[in-house]
Amino acid sequence: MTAHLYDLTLADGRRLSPYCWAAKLALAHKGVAFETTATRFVDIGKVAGGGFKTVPIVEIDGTTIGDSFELALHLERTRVDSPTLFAGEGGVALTRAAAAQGAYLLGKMSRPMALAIHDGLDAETQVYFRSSRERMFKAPLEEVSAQPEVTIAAAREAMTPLRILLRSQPFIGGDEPLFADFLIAGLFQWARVVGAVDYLAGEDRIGPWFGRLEERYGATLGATAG
Ligand SMILES: N[C@@H](CCC(=O)N[C@@H](CS)C(=O)NCC(=O)O)C(=O)O
Repeated sequence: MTAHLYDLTLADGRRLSPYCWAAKLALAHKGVAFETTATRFVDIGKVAGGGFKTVPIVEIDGTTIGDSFELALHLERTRVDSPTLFAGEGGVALTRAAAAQGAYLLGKMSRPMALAIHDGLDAETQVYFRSSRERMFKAPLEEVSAQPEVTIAAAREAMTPLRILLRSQPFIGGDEPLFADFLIAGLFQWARVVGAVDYLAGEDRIGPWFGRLEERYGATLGATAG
């Protein structure tokens, strides 16, 4: 059965959401076929019967799931014979720690990208994005994305724990990738799709880690326009 994912899009069809990328990698890891519908920020509330505030929204197994972590838990529960996403109960708890680290990193990585994301949206979505993000950042987008050398350095500094971890193991999950890898990889894929900052440049641990994920999930990561 093919799952269906509402996938956040830029005006030209490129799919940007880090959490949608994490969800798509989790589906691929479990061997679940999926199709996507390009969804603008301003349309999220109208799709899948309405009532959702964020993407990914995934229709699967006769139900609708509006959260990437919940989707991963569902896949783990229902696809027991496929590769694991969590490696057990302790792994679920530790993945929450990775998600928190990812949320922190997302905040740092987003600053130098904010204006480029805005510029990639259609006019109607730009109005929504500007007002919601300026409320979030408490500053105009032009100010948020000013001084990229300073904000990029701050984002790179926030990657330090990941760099240290990847000195001693090939994946965040250990010898094999787990959902924690997909949550963090989603951030680097988001940055790659937007294209404003090359966060993988010069990263001699993070770059090869992302490369190992590309070797396994190249078809998924390559579908940048769905
Ligand atoms: N915890 C949620 C977070 C999802 C999320 O924040 N999605 C963002 C896109 S990356 C979104 O839909 N934002 C809608 C908006 O800002 O209006 C998950 O993991 O699915």
